[in-house]
Amino acid sequence: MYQIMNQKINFLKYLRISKYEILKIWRRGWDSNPRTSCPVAGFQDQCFQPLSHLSTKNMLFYYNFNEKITICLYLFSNTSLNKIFMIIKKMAKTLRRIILNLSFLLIYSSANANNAEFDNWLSNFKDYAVSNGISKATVDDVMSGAKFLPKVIEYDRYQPEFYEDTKTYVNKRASKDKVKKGLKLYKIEKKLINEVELKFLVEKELLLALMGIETNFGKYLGKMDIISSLATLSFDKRRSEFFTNELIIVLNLIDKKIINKNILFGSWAGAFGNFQFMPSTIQTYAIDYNKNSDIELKKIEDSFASAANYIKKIGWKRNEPCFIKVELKENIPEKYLNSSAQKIKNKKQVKFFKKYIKESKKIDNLDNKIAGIITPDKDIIPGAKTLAPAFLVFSNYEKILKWNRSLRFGLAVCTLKEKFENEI
Ligand SMILES: [Ca+2]
Repeated sequence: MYQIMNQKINFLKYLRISKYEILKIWRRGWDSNPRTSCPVAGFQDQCFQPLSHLSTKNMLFYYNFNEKITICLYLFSNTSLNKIFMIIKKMAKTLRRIILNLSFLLIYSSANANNAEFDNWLSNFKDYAVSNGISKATVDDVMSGAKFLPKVIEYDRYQPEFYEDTKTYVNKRASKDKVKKGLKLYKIEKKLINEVELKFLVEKELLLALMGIETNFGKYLGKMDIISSLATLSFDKRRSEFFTNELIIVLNLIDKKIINKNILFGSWAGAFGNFQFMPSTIQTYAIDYNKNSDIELKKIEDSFASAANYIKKIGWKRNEPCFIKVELKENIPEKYLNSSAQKIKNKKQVKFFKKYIKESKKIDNLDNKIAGIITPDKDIIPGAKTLAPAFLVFSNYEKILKWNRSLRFGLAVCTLKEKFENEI
């Protein structure tokens, strides 16, 4: 690892960028916090936020190595953010390529060693699963096909470019094309979707939006073997505890014949079906809606009812607001600006915030609602304006964050929901 660090430092010297300095080798302290849907949505918030207690304003770049270590590259100077942004734009592509090559080498060289270790781990895991009450027959049957998948480790380590701004992110995910596809699905499944809406008291537009953003209406369900993915991440040390638990849950669901092992293909991190449920979510919230004794989350009936049940149980309230875009005045104290999805802090009644909001008459009808203010691009997008874009977010928005801890994911879901409301 140190060799690679030196290579990276030399690379920076080669670029003659004297103002950069490796400041921290940062041990990751957020491993227990799953980021299950990163490749689909919300990568930026979820992956970046854990470091936000550092001053991200000066952070140029960070990179995760295998072993719970992140290198953060900071900029120390009075260089303006605009200038940093320009430098990043110039450097980003090259840096990314170098990093990916280095990661590949690291993974490749350790793959053989990993295979032997993995077999050893697998044998121990089987005993552990049986000791957790899963039948030996199920454990042997399901785990006999489990493989170490280097690709999963690669995905887990990969950090995407973190400066896609909110506008770009939301526009991509709540596009006209998404609306068109969602309407087409609604037309075909109208009877079922209306029925689920009435039964669970969750707006059909919200369910369509969640499905559209999670898997583009079932188009991107993922093709990874979930058992092997979970086994790889359980074997891997970085978030072993979380994924071991998920693997035990999935074995339990198979053992009890609640889900069928033959359909377990999904995302690299083990998320499954039209709404990308993790095993623990399946266990707690999924429903066999058509009562055929099998929970089928790739099929429309069970997946829609399960998603409605999930979002309802975590507290979504029908016909309550999600977010509203606002323009902030310069006088707003910094403490009211949230840019982390972990927790929306300093919430107040909307009427309290009005002194900080331009054209606040427009939100008179929301006076007594409790809201927080988010500025998702602040601290994350180099060169971003501190106060824009800004949004008042309400209780329902926080329920979407429980589904997926990402400020932008929440905005995208509610934006798409609104678009459906204008069409249905
Ligand atoms: Ca079923």
